[in-house]
Amino acid sequence: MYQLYYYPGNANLAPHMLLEEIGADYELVLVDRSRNEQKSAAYLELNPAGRIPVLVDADLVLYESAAICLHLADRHPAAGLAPALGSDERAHFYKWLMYLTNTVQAELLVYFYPERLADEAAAAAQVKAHAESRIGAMLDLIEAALAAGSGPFLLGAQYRAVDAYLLMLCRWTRNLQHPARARPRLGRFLDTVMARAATQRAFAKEGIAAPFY
Ligand SMILES: N[C@@H](CCC(=O)N[C@@H](CS)C(=O)NCC(=O)O)C(=O)O
Repeated sequence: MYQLYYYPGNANLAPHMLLEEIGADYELVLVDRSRNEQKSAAYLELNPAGRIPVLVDADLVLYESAAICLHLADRHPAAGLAPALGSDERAHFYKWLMYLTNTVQAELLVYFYPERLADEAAAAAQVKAHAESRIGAMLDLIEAALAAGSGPFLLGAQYRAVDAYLLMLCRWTRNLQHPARARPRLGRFLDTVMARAATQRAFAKEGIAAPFY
């Protein structure tokens, strides 16, 4: 049985959606961010970075949400969450997961926490504005990729781990001036992923209410 340490809507959401897709046996363990529990001594033993999520898989304790997604895809190959090893599609799968985690997600963290990068309020506001415009360009790039592909998912017809990751990050843009859903293909993509029963179960179990993205 897996344990997923989570806080509603945080970076645990993509791994959680995959656990539901797989039909895995798991339990959710709340890390109460409102009480800064992700910095508690007990949690830091699981994840010294003090970030959510963590997946516990018997003796394995794993942090970094993209790594957790890859691990779940590897552990449950029958779920088809990653393309075949060595295939061109697998290469594109890696490309998208890396782009999402180290470019889009990293910029979203700048957008949400600009005060970590600037001392003065005016400077922080400027950092936030720049991050918002950079995120917009990244979403445009993804929109163009969806337009160029056969859809409805990032890699084509089959739902993959990267799609859960993309929905999670798009959800985080819902209060931006030009959110992901405002782009036609991304909007359709989000509706398609949200229509999946596994996605709906993950959202419900985290207690996430509409608007979802
Ligand atoms: N790269 C990490 C980032 C995780 C992350 O930043 N999680 C946020 C919530 S979405 C967090 O725990 N923030 C708490 C903090 O920074 O103290 C991952 O993808 O797992």
